[in-house]
Amino acid sequence: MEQVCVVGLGYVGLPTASLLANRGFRVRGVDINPKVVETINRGEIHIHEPDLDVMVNSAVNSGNLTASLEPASTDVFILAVPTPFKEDRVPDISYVEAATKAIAPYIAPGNLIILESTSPVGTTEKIGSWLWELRPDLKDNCSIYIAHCPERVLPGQILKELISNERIIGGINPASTEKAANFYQKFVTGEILYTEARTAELAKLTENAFRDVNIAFANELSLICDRLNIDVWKLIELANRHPRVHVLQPGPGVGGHCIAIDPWFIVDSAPEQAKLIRTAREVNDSKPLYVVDRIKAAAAGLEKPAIACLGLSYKANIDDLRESPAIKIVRELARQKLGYILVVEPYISSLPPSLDNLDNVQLFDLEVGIDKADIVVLLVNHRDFLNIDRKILQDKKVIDTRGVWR
Ligand code: SAJ
Repeated sequence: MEQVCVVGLGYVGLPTASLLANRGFRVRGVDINPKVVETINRGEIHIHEPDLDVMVNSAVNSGNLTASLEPASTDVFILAVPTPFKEDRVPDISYVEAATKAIAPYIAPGNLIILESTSPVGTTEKIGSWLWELRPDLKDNCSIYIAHCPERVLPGQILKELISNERIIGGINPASTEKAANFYQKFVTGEILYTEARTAELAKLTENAFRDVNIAFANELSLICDRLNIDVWKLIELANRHPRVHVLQPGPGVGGHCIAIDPWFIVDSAPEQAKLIRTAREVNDSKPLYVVDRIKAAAAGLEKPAIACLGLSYKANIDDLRESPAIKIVRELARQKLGYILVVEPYISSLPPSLDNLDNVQLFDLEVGIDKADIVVLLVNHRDFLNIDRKILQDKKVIDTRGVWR
């Protein structure tokens, strides 16, 4: 039975570890957070993702998945740690470096090390340099394999996409690519696409930058349409009836830990060339403040209006709040003391720390939130919000940033 050590038990690492364990691999999941380790060892989960609870529970009960603060000797190491950016939007690969250093003492000749974290070009090769510095014995006989296999799973559909997505695999040399491809072939039904490490890194960044640029196009259209008094949703619906046009949907901005961040890794690597990619980021980043201005206009003339903000997560039907434009909007409304803010978010039970200590922001149930509100702002198109009785909105000012109540 092949043994795997997955470092980082978040949105990618935990689903991967539990999937592998359920497929018969012996998996050690590693996380630096003791609470995460304890939760998983109880067969429970610390994040919300459809079906993940069942997967983790059965993986732990089978004895194939154990979580720990420390790595162990195994055949395969998968690094699935965060790769955020720093204040100045420079990529921060310190978690990859720390994870590499943590596994270094446990690596043996013949082992395969896979970087799944979305990373700037050159990171996979850096893993090699860090390891060889710590373990010159491994360099001498060229006996370890290192490859990048970027995760591509869509939050909300992770368990399905982990298996069905095609996977790009780029090793630091052809032997590493081959070894990693053989590993993924054991549990992935999607095609395995061979390349080398740097191309694999840029391919992943390209996928997210492509989506960002296309969302920016839709967001820019929404500003143009507001100016020209045209319904942007109808406009896009019509344009998309062309056989080669597929405009995405405008919204309150772009959130999540991927699309709002990864394009900056390309900008950082090639600032002179990445003009469109940078502009797209700026367009999407400016959208939350534009929404705040629209709310301000709706609030003009109202004395201390109650503003219901529906949805806090970065997109529909998940609890993930990272980089959420909805949070930026609520924070800004609170900062400008625009009124009393009633947050409605069915996927959380208490406000996140970034909103917790604001005296004019409180969490409410959907019905109560809307009932008390003068202005209702739909920020996330959660299922729970789609089919509400429109009559309850009748006397309210409504700002629907997702175009779902048209
Ligand atoms: N959004 C819009 N309009 C749209 C589509 C999305 O405003 O038409 C917004 C969403 O509301 C959200 C943000 O964009 O705030 C990003 O959402 P998303 O569903 O486009 O993507 P993510 O961030 O959840 O996941 C992406 C995926 N990448 C691509 O589709 C190219 C996923 O496959 C990646 O694995 C993931 O990033 C990642 O981890 O990198």
